[in-house]
Amino acid sequence: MGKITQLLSHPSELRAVVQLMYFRQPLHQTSKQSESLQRCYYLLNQTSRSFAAVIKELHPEIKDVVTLFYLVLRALDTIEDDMTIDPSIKVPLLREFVDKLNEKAWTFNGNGPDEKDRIVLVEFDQILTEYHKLKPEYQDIIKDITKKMGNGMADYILDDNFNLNGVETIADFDLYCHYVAGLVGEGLTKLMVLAKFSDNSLAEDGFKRSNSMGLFLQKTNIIRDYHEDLEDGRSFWPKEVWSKYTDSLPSFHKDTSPESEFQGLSCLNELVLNSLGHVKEVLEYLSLVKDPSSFNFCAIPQVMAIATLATVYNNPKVFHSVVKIRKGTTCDLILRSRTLPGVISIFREYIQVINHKSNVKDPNYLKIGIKCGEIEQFIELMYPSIAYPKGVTKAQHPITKIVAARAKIDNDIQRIINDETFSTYALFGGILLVLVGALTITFG
Ligand code: IN0
Repeated sequence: MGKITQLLSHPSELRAVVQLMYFRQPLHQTSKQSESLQRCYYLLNQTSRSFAAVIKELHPEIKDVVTLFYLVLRALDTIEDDMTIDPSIKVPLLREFVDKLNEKAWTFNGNGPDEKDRIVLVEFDQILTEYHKLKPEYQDIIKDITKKMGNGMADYILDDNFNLNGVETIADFDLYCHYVAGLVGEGLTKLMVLAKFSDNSLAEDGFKRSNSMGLFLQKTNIIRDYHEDLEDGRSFWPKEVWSKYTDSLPSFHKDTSPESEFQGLSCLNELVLNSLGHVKEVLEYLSLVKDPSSFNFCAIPQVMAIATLATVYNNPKVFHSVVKIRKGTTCDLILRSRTLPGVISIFREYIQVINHKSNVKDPNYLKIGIKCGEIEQFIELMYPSIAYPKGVTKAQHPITKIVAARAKIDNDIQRIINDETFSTYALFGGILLVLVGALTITFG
């Protein structure tokens, strides 16, 4: 189906696209930028247009910091990702990458010509110029995470077999995801706590919940990218899981028999179950982010992830292509994820989608049902749809205090959303009137 037809057959998504494009009120204005900072924003747009838009809406206190953090991480990732760089060069480069942050004008031109984000390293001097202008406390946080991530990535490349055989155990899977994504959560949390944009408690739990934020995103990407990663000659699905269903991971793509498809789906669903294990901590984390622009920034990737997880769940297309969510759905999710109740309702919806898609014959059918039930119960505690579950009083539960603290922020944001929705409907009403008028004139 074409994109326009898709939108016309989902009117609420059409409204979301129009509202997002024409009526969304930005939370903050942009200020004047130096030439090198403009170049950094150009690099950010080049690497991720949609996520760049979310970063650019952050509060001025942390917008440039997060942009530079993102670009430094993107540079690291571009080194790790490039299969044309020999491990004898790649490993020391990853380990010593943190030292480049002390230099004034370091650049790197050694990526393969087809490496998508090579420009970030070619123009790394622009990033360094702006990085050195940041408050020292912000620089230290970026440096600390860069050091830990570079070393963690190098540890995995050191294992010669890693890219051929993928990740061995579930513990390996968690550790790899911690290095490439959990640490991002740790860094962002430290930045937001320093800026007083999120509750101190997020930095006082050993970064457990921020780790879950990263792991939920990264595991979802890994599940979705099965086919693309295999085509690139690597895999991140843990052997401890896939070996229960096949002797060779590529068989889910190659062998199209119903038996092989069933085994593939059982494996895929077990990984979805594993990912769902992070949802409660993700929701807790989000409830503790106070600044509205930071809340948006944190919530959008998470709602995209749960929507993606529901789409890939029990979906054999994953073995042959990259399954994506519709553009209209994306706009609808972005608009609904500005308040905690909005985010919660998205999670509730997609958890139900997963539950309904379950196959009784799946070996993890029961476990998946239990996990979905657990999450729904947790959500029910945060935002009861009817009443609190038996035996638990509202006042007793710690989440009640957190949710109450957020209520004012959510009310303020909701007022802005109502204005935008009114303007969008007014536009649609106007168009309808003009159409009816034109038809009446034409056909009498
Ligand atoms: C991110 C994360 C991100 C944002 C907000 C809070 C986070 C807390 C913990 C961990 C990560 C957090 O979000 C981006 C989202 C993104 O880039 N989306 C892509 C779509 C896609 O499918 O890749 C887009 O183009 O919109 C993210 O995925 N990562 C990331 C990287 C740096 C920073 Cl500063 C924040 C990458 C990763 C590996 C999941 C951490």
